[in-house]
Amino acid sequence: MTTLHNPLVNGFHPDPSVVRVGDEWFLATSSFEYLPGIPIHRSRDFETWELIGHVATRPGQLAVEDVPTAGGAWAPTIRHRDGVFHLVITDAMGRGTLHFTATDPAGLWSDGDLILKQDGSSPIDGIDPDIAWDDEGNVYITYSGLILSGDQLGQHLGIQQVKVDLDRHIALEEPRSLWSGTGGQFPEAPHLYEVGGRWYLMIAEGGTERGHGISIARGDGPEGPFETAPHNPLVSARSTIRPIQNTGHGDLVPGPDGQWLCVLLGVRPRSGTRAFSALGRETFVTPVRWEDDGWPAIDPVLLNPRPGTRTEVSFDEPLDAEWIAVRALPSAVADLGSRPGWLTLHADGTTLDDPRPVFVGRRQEHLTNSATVHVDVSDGAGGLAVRYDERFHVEVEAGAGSVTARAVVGGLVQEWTLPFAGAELDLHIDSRKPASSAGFVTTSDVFHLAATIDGERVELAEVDGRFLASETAESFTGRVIGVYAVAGRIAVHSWVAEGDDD
Ligand code: 6LW
Repeated sequence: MTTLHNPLVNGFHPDPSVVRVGDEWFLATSSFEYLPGIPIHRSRDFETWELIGHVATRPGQLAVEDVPTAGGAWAPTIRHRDGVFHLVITDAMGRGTLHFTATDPAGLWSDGDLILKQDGSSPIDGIDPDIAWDDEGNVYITYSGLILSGDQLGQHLGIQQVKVDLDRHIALEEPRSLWSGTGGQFPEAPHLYEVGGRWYLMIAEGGTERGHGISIARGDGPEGPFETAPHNPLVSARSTIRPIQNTGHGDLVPGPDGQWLCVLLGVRPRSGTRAFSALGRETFVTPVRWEDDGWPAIDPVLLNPRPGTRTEVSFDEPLDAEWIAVRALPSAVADLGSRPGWLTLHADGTTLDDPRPVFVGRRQEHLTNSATVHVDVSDGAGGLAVRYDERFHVEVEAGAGSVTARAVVGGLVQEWTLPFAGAELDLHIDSRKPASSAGFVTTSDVFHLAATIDGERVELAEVDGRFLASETAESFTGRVIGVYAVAGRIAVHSWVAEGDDD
């Protein structure tokens, strides 16, 4: 019997799509303004998942260099046909809707081809593209008709669909509107499935926040017409006390031992009213049953976290695939060659307040977490940060004669500074559970910002964690813990991060 861990993939991995090939499963998720982009995880039992690579590993595959916060790689669909992996996605406010292919899902993937409108004038509109083939080999792109540019910016045309020529990457017709849910806002995340001779159109509706849910309809062909299921939404946490909220944006797949499964996004909010989701939207999984009436039923998502983890990195070998940077590849902001055994970051005049900081990090994967780095700031200034985006971050920074804890929340900045004339020290940022009074807690967590100088740990500041959460920062991403440089260059000798979800 398969153990379904939830989260299935910890840390911000929203908008999951999954495909089964033989006895392996491949999962793709959104990555927004971070690079490398569009992570691909693989499992052979649906329990253990390994990050095997990314779709976007080269400049030009996405155009995230200048996308606004939360723009970029939104909502992939991954499928497999005749030995080729296909992935369609919207590079939102970047290149547009793209089609990538690979024979090895670990990469390399293709450069990405825009899917053009029938007149070839521009990419098809919308987000959340799905790709499906019918028995005659027609290729359907079904998508959410949110307009992201031009004079119709922000309009939503509901669920749309076009047949495309996948060799020429061009639509063969004008878009047609399909069933668009039961009236919830933002019908999106469409996926088409042919099961038992029927075509099912599954979507998300209600918006990716607390009203999120999954609905389904079915018809005799991929173009519909579609009849709505009698029991929509199939799954939603809205108005419940469930520990996993915002559940929606799902994809169905035959799991091990014939059990169908639904991967979907969700959040793990904390505080007295469970208001703040520090890690952003993560990937979860839940069983699916096909009922006698031919409709699927999806179980509520049950929390089942894995044990905590500890990650130790010494920089004497290439960075693993978990390292990401903002609107740039990690290799563009950090190198292992300048000083063997150290990761060196070269400041370029930017700070964490800028859209392309000299920052490289890893997703925060646990609700309770500690991170420590050993740095040499003798040639510059920089430190350790938890970043939500350029407007919401906390950090411990050293160099230029001081060590400073800093909280940046919207336009508000607070600093706590001590003199430090040394070269090397340890920097710490811990996310700890808040103290409770009479059993009631009022926030998600508390950051403890500290430094260890000559063997003595000095607590610099405590900062309420609520401000770095999905609901407050309103970024589609999640917390990323990383190192950064703001002057000269800094070198990082070690990284230790550990945490759990108790
Ligand atoms: C994704 C869409 C959504 O494309 O947000 O709110 C976008 N729902 O399904 C980014 O996650």
